[in-house]
Amino acid sequence: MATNKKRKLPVPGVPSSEAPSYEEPTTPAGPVPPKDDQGGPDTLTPTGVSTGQPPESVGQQGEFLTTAHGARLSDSDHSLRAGRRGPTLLQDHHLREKVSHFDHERIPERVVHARGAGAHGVFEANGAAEGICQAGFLQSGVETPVFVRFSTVLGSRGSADLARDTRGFATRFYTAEGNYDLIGNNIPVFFIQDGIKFPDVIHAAKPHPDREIPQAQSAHDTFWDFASLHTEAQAHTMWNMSDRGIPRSFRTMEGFGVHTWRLANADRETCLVKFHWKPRQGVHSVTWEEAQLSNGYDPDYHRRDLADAIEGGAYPAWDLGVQVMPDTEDQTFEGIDLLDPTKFVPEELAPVQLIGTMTLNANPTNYFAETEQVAFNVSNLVPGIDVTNDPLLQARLFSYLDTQITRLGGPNWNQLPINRAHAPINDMLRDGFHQDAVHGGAAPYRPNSLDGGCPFVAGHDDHPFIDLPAPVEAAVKERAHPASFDDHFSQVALFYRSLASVEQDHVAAAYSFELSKCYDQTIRERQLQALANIDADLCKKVADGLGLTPPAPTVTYEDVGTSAALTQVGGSWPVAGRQLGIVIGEGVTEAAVTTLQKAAQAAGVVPLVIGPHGGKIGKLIVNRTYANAASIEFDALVLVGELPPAPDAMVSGDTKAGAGSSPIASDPRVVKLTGEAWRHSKAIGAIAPGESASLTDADITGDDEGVVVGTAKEVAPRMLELLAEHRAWGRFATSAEV
Ligand code: HDE
Repeated sequence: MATNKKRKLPVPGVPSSEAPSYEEPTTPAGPVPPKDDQGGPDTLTPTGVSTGQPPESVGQQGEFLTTAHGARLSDSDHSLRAGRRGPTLLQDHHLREKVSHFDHERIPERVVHARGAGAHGVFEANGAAEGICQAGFLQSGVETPVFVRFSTVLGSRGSADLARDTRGFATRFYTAEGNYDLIGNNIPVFFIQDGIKFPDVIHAAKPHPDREIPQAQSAHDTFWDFASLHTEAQAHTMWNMSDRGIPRSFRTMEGFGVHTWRLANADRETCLVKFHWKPRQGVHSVTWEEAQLSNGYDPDYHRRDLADAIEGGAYPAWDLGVQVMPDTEDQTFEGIDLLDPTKFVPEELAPVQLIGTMTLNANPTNYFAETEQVAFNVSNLVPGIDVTNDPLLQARLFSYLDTQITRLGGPNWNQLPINRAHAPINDMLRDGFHQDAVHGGAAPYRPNSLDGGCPFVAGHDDHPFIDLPAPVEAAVKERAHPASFDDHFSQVALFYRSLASVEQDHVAAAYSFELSKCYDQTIRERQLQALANIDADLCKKVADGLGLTPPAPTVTYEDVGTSAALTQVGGSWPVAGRQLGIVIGEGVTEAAVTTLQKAAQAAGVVPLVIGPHGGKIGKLIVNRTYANAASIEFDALVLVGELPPAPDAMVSGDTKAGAGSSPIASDPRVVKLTGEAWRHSKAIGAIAPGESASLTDADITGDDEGVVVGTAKEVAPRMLELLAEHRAWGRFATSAEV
């Protein structure tokens, strides 16, 4: 019998559903079940029929170690050798099977969006789209299982999460009418207008081909060489340089379908829409310094955050919305060409109407089987949702199916458990590598009579997918774009001018940073010219940072105003799933910490106690130590009582802490932690009868914005209020009023 006992989770992140025994277990027992937060793909046959098995039954079975064909093994630690000191025998089938399979454990990573994290969830439609779209999953009250994969674009699979980059936001709806994949980004505009340029922009943004550096970054010559020459990339690039390029969490990102899609209702009346995901958690970002710190201290920052939030029960949720535009022949709305994916429709011109809500409520059980093998496909459409002639979208319709054949080793990737549809499959695709289905019948062709004519084509009342009829203008076959695609700047200026002053400063700092990392002066100057065409103030700030003279604009265009929906500053948001650091010392008053912990937990916030050493202090379990805590882990910080240097602190020379020359009463690492929380405009609390020495050591006073000093009962509720505002915005040093 297993000696393990059910584990009680202190904070999210423990590796197994059962606590390990100290000695290696020797009594045979079956596999441990998945953790409570973990789910898996529904157990369906390759042709979409439920097997009725629980999800955990898809993995390993039985108590004993076996070969891949089921023979039990008595030894897996020693190879079969001709004598204890002799050579290994070719006969050792177990060695060969074990090592050979290991040799082939990796598949090619995605050519873009290689780094990602996934989760299972459910989408519930509210019925608001019933009048415009016949898709079954959008009818009132219908619940549809989903799998979502968030990603960065540029980095390799092992790269750090907080690269300044676009985030992918790909959602698969397992609908009763087949899989529908909405594969979007956290930015509503794209780099390029035509899919034929995709290899160019990606080659420019990926590491240089000679040294293969820099990894997961756009701050290098080839990227800015391309973006400054191909100025249609300026729109997307501007969003990247804004705080949107460094989200606080996948949970705090908007999602956009980017292209315009065509919807049809049951009467075949059509409209054009843009899809939006609105996070109920609000839209939040980190600062650039936090991003860089996180990439060192916790490169898995976003991946961990998503998994921990789900494990902790703080299920992230997004409302799905549509901007609805008439399906006119010119496919233009308020002067915006809806087929140009470098343009978006400001919400003031077409409000986002909410049509349902998605909640992510289970982590994958196995990263490779689910998150790595999920294969999204833009062509996965359902009745009522069709494409438009956006030339970027048209190329994607080819690319996604094509790439999976290499990435997943053949044409049957749709049969992998995470890719199986929840609708019956009766295609006439046959054979191929890794064929999982045992197809019956003699006639995989149409028309046939040998298989009784099956499969039949669906009639109008049988919910077939409809290629919606659309007029095609009399035109010349040519490689060219419409004149409306020539405006590369007006909406970029709109975006920049819609940001709060503090956000504009971040944009200017981001451009200065990125361009200063280029070696080639010509490239800097060329990009400055693009900025001059967008906004003179922005151009001047960046030019100052680079020590260059701002050029005059070379283009004129109509000012298209601003959009209030674009700033992240302001508002108050749910705090569940955020992390509160509680810093304690040896002589801590336990009751104060308990008060803070209880208040945090009641709000779904994870309280993490940071102590001078691991283990326990009194009855309090220490989750982090002064030595291993990093400020980026905590959305807010409370210092409890006096925090003198721990025995392992090197007060004068602690390189991690970087303590100054003036004598301080507190542990230098705590001072550094607090100072960083201050620099990043996070809420800081101090439980102290009077002045807190640790605050003083970090040059902070109780009167400063976003700082609360008092008893635990006073500090706890204020911390939660401040956390809901995300930042003490006024603490950012800005070039103008926020
Ligand atoms: Fe993708 N893109 N893309 N893309 N894309 C891929 O497909 C491609 C584009 C997006 O989590 C690849 O399965 C081309 C726009 C996401 O698995 C590949 C073009 C948008 C993901 C591919 C585009 C996206 C991908 C790589 C220009 C936002 C990750 C692996 C025509 C609307 C999906 C794969 C996941 C992945 C090609 C443009 C979003 C190579 C050729 C625009 C979120 O097929």
